[in-house]
Amino acid sequence: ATSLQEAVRSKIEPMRAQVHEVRERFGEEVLDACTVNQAYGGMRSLKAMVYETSLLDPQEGIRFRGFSIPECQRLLPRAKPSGEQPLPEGLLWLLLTGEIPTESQVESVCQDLKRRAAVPPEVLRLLDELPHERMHPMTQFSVAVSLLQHESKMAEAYAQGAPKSTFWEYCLEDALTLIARLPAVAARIYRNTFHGGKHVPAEKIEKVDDMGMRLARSLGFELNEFDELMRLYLVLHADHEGGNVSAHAVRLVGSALSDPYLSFAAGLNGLAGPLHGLANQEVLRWLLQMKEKLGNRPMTTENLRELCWETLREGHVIPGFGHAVLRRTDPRYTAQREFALKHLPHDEMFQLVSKLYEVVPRVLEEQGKVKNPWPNVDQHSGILLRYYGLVESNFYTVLFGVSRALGTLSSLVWDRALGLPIERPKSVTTQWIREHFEKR
Ligand code: FCX
Repeated sequence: ATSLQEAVRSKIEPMRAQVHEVRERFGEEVLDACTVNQAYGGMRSLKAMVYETSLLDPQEGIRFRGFSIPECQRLLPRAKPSGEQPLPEGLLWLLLTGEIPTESQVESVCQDLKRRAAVPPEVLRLLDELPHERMHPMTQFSVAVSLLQHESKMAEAYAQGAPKSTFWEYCLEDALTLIARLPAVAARIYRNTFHGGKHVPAEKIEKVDDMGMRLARSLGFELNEFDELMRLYLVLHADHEGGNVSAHAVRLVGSALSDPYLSFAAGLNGLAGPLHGLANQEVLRWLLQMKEKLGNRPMTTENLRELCWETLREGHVIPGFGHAVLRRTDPRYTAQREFALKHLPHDEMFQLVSKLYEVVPRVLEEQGKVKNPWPNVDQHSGILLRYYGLVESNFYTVLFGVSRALGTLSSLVWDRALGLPIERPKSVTTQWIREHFEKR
């Protein structure tokens, strides 16, 4: 199949049959048990949902449909003629279908997204009216996605009584339109907030064939290297299994049959939290502060250690380190480090990040609280963006959000294809717990 829609369609019946069989055979098996501590502790590690598009191994990091990040970098098609990073459109195909696409399949996704990329002018006008200086870019982003909702095919189909078995088609249609429009939305917010509303002329974007480059050029960047960075960035941040705040929010809200726009806006609001997506903006601030505090002192282990302890003593976390599930260095960190080694090995901020890799894990281990002292994806992304001139760190989470659409919306399509019901776990009170266990 060369069309993404047909490729997804061809997978649905076999997958429904697989799920049916698994449920017939293992439906009553216990997947996990929940302790009282887990119920109070953010349900950490509790296996209580199924999410098909990616799986996180605590030691190895994320796999998209079974493929690790280095494998995706090797196997997914790249931009012609000389791109080195995978095209996000190829990852989208992989996430939706479970298969590595051919060049021509990726080309068809690129063309499809390109056709859908223009944002309705009334939405652009409304975005232009927002109080940009006072409103965080993530708030603007969430508003923008909600503003696009009135075009939802899924909401329309539901209102017209479409049968449940067809919801996935409308969900996919919305997902593709929304993903296609996100680069223009993100760029509108960026240029409104940081460049006085001076936008890149449409003629410069019209001919651009892929999403990464469209994002880069719409933001106002011209270097091929930055196009490549955007492609890498969009691939790396796309999905991180189902339980993280943004993915779970999309799934949860979607389970009420809210359409993909409403569901994704919910995910963005979660991504905007400082312990989740906003960490990437915090990281760059923290790194710049480190540099300032260092002043003329050299970047030695001792000096950096002292500053890390200062952060901890002030009661703050060291942003960009630690993870709720991962227990090793994040492979998304490593992929960005490789990019930096190739393109900006002498950058001062990169050198600081490299040096912190030697220092922070030891400090966190000495502190003795964290379960994972190793760096995560957010530790690295800011310095790459800054190197190419994207210095406005409170915009960074918007880029994360553009990428996160690829994974969470692909998963949402499958939620509807598999007919997953509305989510409704049971909660209990402290009083209930006490009485329940005292009775035993
Ligand atoms: N610096 C200082 N203390 C840290 C820490 C860090 N980087 N990471 C964890 N800790 C602390 C926790 O705050 C907690 O302390 P407490 O018991 O006093 O509340 C203790 O160590 C145990 O936490 P742990 O179980 O290891 O981690 P959690 O699953 O609770 O939290 C996050 C995971 C990611 C939220 C945590 O490591 C953190 O705050 N990191 C810094 C922020 C960050 O980088 N977030 C981005 C994560 C990710 F990549 C993403 O989702 O985008």
